[in-house]
Order: sequence, then structure tokens, then C-alpha cells
Amino acid sequence: SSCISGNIQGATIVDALDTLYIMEMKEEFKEAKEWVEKNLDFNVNAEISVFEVNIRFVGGLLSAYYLSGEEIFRKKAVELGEKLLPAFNTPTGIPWALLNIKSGIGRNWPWASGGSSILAEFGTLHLEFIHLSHLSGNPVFAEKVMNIRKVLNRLDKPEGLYPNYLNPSSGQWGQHHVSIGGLGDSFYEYLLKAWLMSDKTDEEGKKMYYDAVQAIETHLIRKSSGGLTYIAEWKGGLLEHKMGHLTCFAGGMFALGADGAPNDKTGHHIELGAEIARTCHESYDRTSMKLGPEAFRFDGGVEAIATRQNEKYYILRPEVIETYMYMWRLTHDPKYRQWGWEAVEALEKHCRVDGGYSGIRDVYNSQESHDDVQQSFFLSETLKYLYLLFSEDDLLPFEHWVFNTEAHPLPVLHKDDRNKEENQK
Ligand code: DMJ
Repeated sequence: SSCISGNIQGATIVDALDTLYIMEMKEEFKEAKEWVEKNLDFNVNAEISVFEVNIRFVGGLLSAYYLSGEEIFRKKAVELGEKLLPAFNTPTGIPWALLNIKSGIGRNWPWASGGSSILAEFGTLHLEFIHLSHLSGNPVFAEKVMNIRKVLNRLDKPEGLYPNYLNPSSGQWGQHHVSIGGLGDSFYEYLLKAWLMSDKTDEEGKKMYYDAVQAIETHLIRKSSGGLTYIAEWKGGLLEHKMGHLTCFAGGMFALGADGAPNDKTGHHIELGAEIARTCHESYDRTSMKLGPEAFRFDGGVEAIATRQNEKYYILRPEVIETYMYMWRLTHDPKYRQWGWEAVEALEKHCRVDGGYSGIRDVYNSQESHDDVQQSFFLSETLKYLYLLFSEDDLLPFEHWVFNTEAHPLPVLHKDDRNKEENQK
């Protein structure tokens, strides 16, 4: 039919490159590199998600380049970055969610509030695009993401919060829904990490991050009667007492940002991270499989339990293990390794299938029903964060590396090196 459109092939291979490298699986890395050389093709008639392609493909290629120094990965990353640029052709420069990479025509998800772009999508390009400019010598990538910040900073924010929806034509917010999970999550992560990746020179990113966390604490973070701290969702001023599995990444984010927290709040941010880690561990521990549900609630007499059938699945997501890894590195409390090991055992017991690992339809059912999908982020994130949790701190140390939202490590752009490069020009 006329609407046949393909996809970029190879997500699992590209997402797994850096994990193979870090785990010293040299033969497999070489095979994957050969696949990239021969088969990774962006000249396809495909309508892609700008966000997903950026975090998995651009991020994966950038990390593979920085770790291995192999030119092919740099070349492919920049080539793909150029393919994404037409997404920014909107009245405000806030990019479209979807882009046909052959025609360059963009549009938004039909379900998104009044034609809006999504905060967690256009807000999760920054790290990769700064590196694309750095590696290509072409400032256009950095200009595109700096303009997104400019648009955001011109807008009034309800209660200091960032709604998940922003219309790229009018430059106005859509529905006033706020989430630290799906549709919002990695926007906040990238504010903090942009500052860290800039060797703490990006003061704008720093301010936006700590201001946002302040508003999140005031309006979204609550404690259950059983003493579990959780992050709720905000809908036009009303709280929905639900926390997504995706939201569990925030424990690690708060801990990672603790060091730079203003007003003597370092200890407080570490504590917040520890409390979110504990709550998310409870969401795992209160299932029969010891793997957490997609979303859990704190209402109607339950705490940290999924109540709706369509929220009981687990698709090999990394966020809880990611938070254990950050908490381990930043506190060395052995409980985080214990909790990580519980997850390893549960994955082996319930998700291992012939040829790989599978998601689970209902983690409260002791009989597993597999969904027969191995998400590419299982290799890029879940296994990488587990590996790092049980490695020494000098493997990808936080002083030199930040992880993109798909767990692809990107080097900190140190002030000294940048000065040297400037002087060489
Ligand atoms: C990944 O693609 C990324 O971690 C993203 O930020 C959220 N969703 C998946 C993992 O759950």
C-alpha cells in the first residue's frame, strides 16, 4: 500500500555495542561492528520516533565511538544526527515527535494533547546533540537544543512545574499534566546531566534542574501512611497517587545530583534517593515474582502494589536496577547489591527463555506468561547497570562519564581539554 514505511534496523545490535565493549566481549563486539559497517542504513523510507532513535541509535553509536575510537561509529552517529535535523523545522524549533527520514516531514503523536510535542522526547536530545557538535565541528546540533531551553525559559510554569505537553506551533503548553515517569522523566535527567557533562559549566542546566526538583518535592513527592516515599502524578493541580516503574529512575537521579544541591541539601537529596530506592524495592518485593510492575499505587488501602490488570506487566525495564547502581556507587551501602542480586535471580528464574530473555505479563501470578519480547534496553541498560553494580567504581567513573537515558556512557567535556582544543585551532 502507499503507506508502507520501514524502520531503521539493528536497534538491539547498536544498543548493545557499548555493553559488549565494557564486558570485554571482543569477538561479539567485532561482529557487531562489522554488521554496522555493512548493514546499518539510514537511507530508508521510515517514519521514526526522533527521541527513540536519538537515545538508542545516536547514543549507542556515540558511546561505541568514545569507548573504541573506531571512526565508523563517529561517522554513522553524525550521519544519523543530520537525518534528524528536519524535525526541528517548526515555528518554535521545538521538534516534532515523529519524522519521516526520507521525506523530512514531521508530525506529532495523534494522541498527544492538542498537537503537542512531549517534554520527555524533545527534552532528551541535549547530551547527544552537544556531542554531535563536538565531534562534527558543526554547531547546528548544539544550537537546536539550546533553543529548546530558550523556549522553555520564556514560558510561565504552573507552580514551577513543567507540563508534559508543549505545542510546537504556538509555543504554549498543552494539558497541565506533570510526571517524573513516562512523558516527563528524562527531561529532568538531562538537565542535571547536561550540567555534569559540561564539567559543571552549564549554569543554566544546573539552575533549571534544582528549581524543578524543588517544585517536584513541594507538589509531587508524598509519604504513604506505611512510611514509603513516592512520586505522584499531577493533573491540573490534582494528584494521582500512582508511581510508574519508569519513575523509579529518579532515586538515582536525586543521588547523582546531591553533590551540587544548593542550600546544604546534599544529605537531603541522597536521603530522597535512598527512600525512592526503598519504595521501588518494595514494589518488587510485594509481587510473587520479585520483579516490579509497570505502575503501582498508593490509594484504596494499597501501598506499592499494582491494582489494575494492565499495570501488572514487567518488560525487562532497568530503572530500579539503575537506581540501585547509583545508590551503591554514592553510598556503598551493601543492601543495594543485595537488592540487585534479588533482581538477577528473579530475571534468571522467570524471564530466561530459549534464545534470550522475555517480558512477563503479570508479576503477581506465580505462573509466568511470557510476552516473547526482549526490549533492546535490556542489553543496553538492565544488564549494563547490573554489571556496573557489581564492578569497582573505577569502571566508567562518574567524574569522567555521564550515562544517556539509554545507559550509553558519554564523556564529560572537561574544561581543560576544551581550552586545549580551542588553542589548537
Ligand atoms: C529506555 O528506552 C530509556 O530508559 C527511556 O528513558 C525510558 N524507557 C526505556 C526503559 O524503560
